[in-house]
Amino acid sequence: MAHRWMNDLTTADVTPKAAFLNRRQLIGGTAGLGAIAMTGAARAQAALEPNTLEEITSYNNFYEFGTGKTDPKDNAGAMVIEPWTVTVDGMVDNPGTFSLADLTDGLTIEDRIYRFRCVEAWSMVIPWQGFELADLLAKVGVQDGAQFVAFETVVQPENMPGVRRQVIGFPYVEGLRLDEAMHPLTIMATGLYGEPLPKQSGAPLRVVVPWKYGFKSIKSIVRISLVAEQPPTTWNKISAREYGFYSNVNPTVDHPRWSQATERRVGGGLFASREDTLMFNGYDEVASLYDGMDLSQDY
Ligand SMILES: Nc1nc2c(c(=O)[nH]1)N[C@H]1C(S)=C(S)[C@@H](COP(=O)(O)O)O[C@H]1N2
Ligand SMILES: [Mo]
Repeated sequence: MAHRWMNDLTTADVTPKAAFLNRRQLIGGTAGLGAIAMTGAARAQAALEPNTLEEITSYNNFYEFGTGKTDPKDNAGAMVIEPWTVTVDGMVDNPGTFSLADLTDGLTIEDRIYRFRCVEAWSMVIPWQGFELADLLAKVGVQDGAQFVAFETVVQPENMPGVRRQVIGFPYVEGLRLDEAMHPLTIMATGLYGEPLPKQSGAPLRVVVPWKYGFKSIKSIVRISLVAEQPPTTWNKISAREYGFYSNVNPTVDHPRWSQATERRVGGGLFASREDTLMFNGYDEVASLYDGMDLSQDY
């Protein structure tokens, strides 16, 4: 199956922000003329055109700050992210509580332009910076018997109105099977558009798993645990029949309350048609992780 966009871009493929913006203006300005003559390749490029920084940082889900899409932008400024420590525990050779600098020391920060698909059926294209989670796991030393990675978000009630109102249970927790966590597409993001991660985007450190629904990409992480059993995850605890542990993007398995066959690209404009959602959000290379599984059962 042909990829509609590349998902393994390297630093060399990523243009600085100013160039992004110019290119967007250029494409915007010529779209009326160019659309007719667009080749397949050109459309693939257009499909990967990143959303603007403004779009990416003003339409968010971060329930610690409220359930509205602009609540994170409005309220996340109060989150204290310096100093920041991450506790690594469970079945690891080198457990401990690390400063961000110590945790990321020696890891390679790369640019990754990824499609991002929320379970609510909206999508964006986001130019992240981050390191492969596999590199961090190698650094801390995963012990035999560990089969899952569990993550936990910071809780700062005094700075988080959604936590004070208990809009859902906190801390927000998520998890991945170890082979999913080790997949080279899975990153810990530290930046966006070449700048440190904005608070509403999950500063200073968040998971990004581009072939899964967005809620798996847990923000503002303070704990990473290597465990033997499948860990509890926030949305699965809230409604297991609506939100599975795996939550791979899958256009053939609908949410009980809406279709997952298509998606609305944020920033696409009033008249843009919905786009077809692709299996694994287009990241076909992860398919072998699920060989032999029935993804309508393990949704
Ligand atoms: N801690 C925490 N992480 C979270 C969430 C949240 O509410 N709290 N929302 C999730 C959901 S539903 C989505 S779609 C993505 C949104 O990421 P974005 O706002 O950077 O686009 O974050 C995920 N990570
Ligand atoms: Mo989401």
